[in-house]
Amino acid sequence: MRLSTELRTTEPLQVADGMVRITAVEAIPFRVPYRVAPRFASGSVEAADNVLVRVHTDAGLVGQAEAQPRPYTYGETQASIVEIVGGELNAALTGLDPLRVELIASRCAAVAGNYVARGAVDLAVWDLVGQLLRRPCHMLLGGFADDVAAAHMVSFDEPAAMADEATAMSERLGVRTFKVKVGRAPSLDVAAVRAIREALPDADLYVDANRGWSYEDAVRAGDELGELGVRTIEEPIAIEDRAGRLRLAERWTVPLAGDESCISLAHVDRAIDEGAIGVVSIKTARTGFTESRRILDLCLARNVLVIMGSQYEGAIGATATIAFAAAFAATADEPAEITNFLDLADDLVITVPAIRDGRAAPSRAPGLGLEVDEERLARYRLDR
Ligand code: MUC
Ligand code: MG
Repeated sequence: MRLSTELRTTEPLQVADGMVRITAVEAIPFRVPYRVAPRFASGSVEAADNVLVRVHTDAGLVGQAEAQPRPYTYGETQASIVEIVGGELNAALTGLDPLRVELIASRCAAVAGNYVARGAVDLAVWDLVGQLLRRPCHMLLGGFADDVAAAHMVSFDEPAAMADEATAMSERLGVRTFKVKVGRAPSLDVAAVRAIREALPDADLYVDANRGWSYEDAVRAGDELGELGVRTIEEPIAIEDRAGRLRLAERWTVPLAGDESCISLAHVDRAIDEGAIGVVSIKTARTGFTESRRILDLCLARNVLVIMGSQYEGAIGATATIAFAAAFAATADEPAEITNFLDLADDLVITVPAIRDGRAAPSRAPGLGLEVDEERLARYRLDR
């Protein structure tokens, strides 16, 4: 199967509606080492054991996206993603016209769960749509902004090292918004945020406990973090502890952000009804573009803020997040978590998103504008 390299052509492809068909959905497991291993309360990622999803067509164009297994959040593993993408989702999509994104989404929705696998397939289909129509994804989705502000996630480490990491990102790339990973002992979490606050007094800080605190620890840590000026507290305690989440929301003036409690449209609907969260983290890595757009609309209707979240994606995932974030007013206005591909020691793509003055622009090439380096893919893939 040939991969198109004609990314810069802007004329619509001369194909009649319905003339292009999906011929296969392929899942390629790969492993890229990390420079800085992501560590957080619910787990850690020793290497980027991700999956490259490729949606092939009989026009020779190939849509691409990346899936990141996070068993502690979704139950999906690299092996399960490879299995479901190459099996059920391949069978469901083969033969369909890739422009029929809603039909494709409804076929994918017939597979329950498997959010990350389905999210990546949706992104790869949108990449294909953009290539077929010769338009970048952010323009197809809404085209609101030319660039977006970046937020960087600071993983667990000693407080001084976390402050050094934030300072380096600020000095190198102009990033001024940081999501600090918390959910350890309250005194350590507070020390880490305080160290970053002292190093970067004007930085915009929020925290993510990945459900790591007990209710009592959340009270202890959250009260002090509020005084340090953090603007949201993401998933402080177990999401099953609905009463505890509500009590925390009533106690704090800082809003709770929903991430693990908001992994699909239905989850977001329930989480908003439950009344504890004031912010929703949208991750294209789990809800693609199609369902992420539905979540965004729901949040707009319910007057709930959104932030574009990250699963510590590689550059392919960050490219998709930037495209979505730039497409809509509500997402373009908030810093998006798009820098942590820089934690990787290498990547699959030739050009990674450029972060300058704390901002990143979506690719102007058709689709997601991804150029996978086949040599590096050959080096890192695990199936050959
Ligand atoms: C986050 O926001 O929780 C941690 C695990 C994962 O899948 O995403 C990260 C970041
Ligand atoms: Mg989170």
